[in-house]
Amino acid sequence: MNFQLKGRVVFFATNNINKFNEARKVLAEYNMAVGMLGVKALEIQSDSLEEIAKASVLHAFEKCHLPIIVEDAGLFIDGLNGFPGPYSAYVYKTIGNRGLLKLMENIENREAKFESVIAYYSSELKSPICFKEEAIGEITKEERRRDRASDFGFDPVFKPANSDKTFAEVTITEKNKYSHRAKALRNFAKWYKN
Ligand code: ITT
Repeated sequence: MNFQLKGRVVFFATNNINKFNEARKVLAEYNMAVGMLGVKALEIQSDSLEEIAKASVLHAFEKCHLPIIVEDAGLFIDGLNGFPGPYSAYVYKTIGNRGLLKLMENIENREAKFESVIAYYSSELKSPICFKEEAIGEITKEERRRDRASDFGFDPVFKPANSDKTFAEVTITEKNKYSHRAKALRNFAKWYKN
């Protein structure tokens, strides 16, 4: 990579435009530009978000040989023993928010957290480096959103602690103040710029 661009440009291998839009805004705070790479990153079966993210980033790097990040994220619900966790994408696609609320109908403990692992890899590194963060909150009793157009995953049923609004009721800028993804990306950006 061109020396002048080092530490300022990175590529994000994801097929999720919502994740990319959030990342673009966070990295702009650090004067960093990010390009979206729609390469299908391999997702291995594992209970560990780190293991999944590390395998994905190496797989994506093999396809493009660029400085690259991937993210593996999941929603962990206490009352469901951490489910759906690493299976969040599958659960969202199959039962969605309505199915999740149904599963939780008789569950009192609604505490939950989102976790995000950002894995970075480029040719200078021996192995991928990970940045992990979480956002603690609870699962609401019903879906709450500003508008359907900007809906992202479990956002309409997740209310972070110390807020009375779900992630789907606030703007990206507001969500980025305390989301799992934004915090992990800030840790990555501080490290990358140095
Ligand atoms: P990639 O192409 O980046 O893998 P993905 O959508 O498959 O995109 P993940 O496996 O990391 O992403 O995420 C699992 C699912 O968890 C995701 O599809 C959403 O349904 C949900 N999710 C993750 N982060 C979320 C967030 O900030 N808000 C709402 N839902 C989220």
